[in-house]
Amino acid sequence: GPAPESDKEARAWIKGLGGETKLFIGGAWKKAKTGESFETIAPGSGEVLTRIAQAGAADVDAAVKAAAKAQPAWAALAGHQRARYLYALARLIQRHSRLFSVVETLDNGKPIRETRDIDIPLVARHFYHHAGWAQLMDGELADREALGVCGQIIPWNFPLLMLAWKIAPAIALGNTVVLKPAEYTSLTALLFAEMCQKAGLPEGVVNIVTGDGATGEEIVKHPGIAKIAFTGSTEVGRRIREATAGTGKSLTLELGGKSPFIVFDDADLDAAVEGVVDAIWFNQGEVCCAGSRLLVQESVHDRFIARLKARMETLRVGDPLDKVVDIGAIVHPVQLERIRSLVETGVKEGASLHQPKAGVPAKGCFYPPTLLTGVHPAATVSRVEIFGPVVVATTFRTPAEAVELANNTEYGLAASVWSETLSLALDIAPKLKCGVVWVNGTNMFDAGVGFGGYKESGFGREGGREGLSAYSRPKWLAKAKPIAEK
Ligand code: TXE
Repeated sequence: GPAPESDKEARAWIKGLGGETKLFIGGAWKKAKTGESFETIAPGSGEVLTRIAQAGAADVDAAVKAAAKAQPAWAALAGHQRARYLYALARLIQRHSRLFSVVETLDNGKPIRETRDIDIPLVARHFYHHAGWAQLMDGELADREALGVCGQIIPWNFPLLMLAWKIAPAIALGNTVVLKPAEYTSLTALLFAEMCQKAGLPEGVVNIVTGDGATGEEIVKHPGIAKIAFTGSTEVGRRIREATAGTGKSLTLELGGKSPFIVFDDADLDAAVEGVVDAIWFNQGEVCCAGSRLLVQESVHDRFIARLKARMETLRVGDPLDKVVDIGAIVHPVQLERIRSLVETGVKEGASLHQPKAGVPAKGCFYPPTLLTGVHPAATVSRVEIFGPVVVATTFRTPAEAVELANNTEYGLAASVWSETLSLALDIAPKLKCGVVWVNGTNMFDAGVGFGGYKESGFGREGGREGLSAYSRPKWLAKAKPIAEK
């Protein structure tokens, strides 16, 4: 196959960070006042890439103050002026897409093919799309106002893409932000901050503070913040909901999922097998809307599972920088252990385990594509989000039973329905309690539509017109009648 992607430029950039990263506050690079930092690793090899600054309360306070200082002037710009900055950011990301891709792949472990063809293009698209909304604030959306300073906390599975989902709509509509990347994957957020400087973005509009959950808590409780946007685990989401109750802060949460992937007996089975590959082995299954519960109609179950097992043998697991790799590294040893222990529980509770013969590289954080069959709907692995390359399969007999099983979860982010009978798919889709239903497809995203969930998957939508409500509020400006008319 082709040689692994060169990481020379990315490594030079990482080296240029000087062994320990800084915080991006008020348009300048600052050392964390805590003096503390932690290692970030490349999960594909286990090597330490650099140390990440741990921001504390004083750092978060400085970032919020910088954002608050910048916000009135930023909101007062004409929408088309703000749009220019978003267009500039989109173009800079495209121009540096190779650097962004390799840094992301090193830091997160996802295959370079996916980073380059999916993550980074979606990031650019998100900035282009939201530049359009910024311009509409000059007229069409003139009755909406920005919220103020937004605190944004993001996960490690799509580091730069989650940053784009948070920052693009916020700044388009006149907010300023304090964003914290996840502790495992802070690097592309810092590279993005460099692009903000290159784009000449007014200082303080975007502030990046790195750190762990403790830094996140400082953001959540800071009184200068008008809105918290969080993507991450359901448990932390719950805690943030409690912490913001009664503070007047707005909140949107995008949390976990256990999305059903439903295969009817009349589905194009080969296409559906490819669908499963995309649903659960894209991004190592570290996807909030991953199709992690496979529901197959009884009459085709054995045939379908046999084809799926054959396809699993051809999946290539290994060096994320290798262009032919399908499944890269799990983000961190902690996450790898979580996956291992959940699969063990699944087997203990009666599931049959299937993994391809090829195995995985001995060095680095790898986990093979995994299929658990004969899984009871009440089993732990049927209920808990594994967030790894593990799909659990079960059967159903009737469409009604499929709907019941699909909805038998505390989550409600996405669902995928496979059938060649359109009337059946269209009958099922509205009955599924989740934010998006894909028909004969999966994992499709677009900046033009709102993404988000039901129930414990959170609330609020990101993208599309719905996403506007997350970062602006309507204002009714009522004028009294002139006295002369009375
Ligand atoms: O998530 P956390 P973790 C799920 C997935 C995964 C599990 C654990 O099932 O296995 O969560 O992952 C910040 N106040 N998802 O532990 O802790 C943290 O620093 C404020 C699903 O990595 O939720 C990071 O920036 N912030 C998911 C972010 O929250 C806090 C994506 C997410 O980390 C905080 C990620 C606190 N008290 C994990 N504690 C999805 N749905 O996409 C942590 N953070």
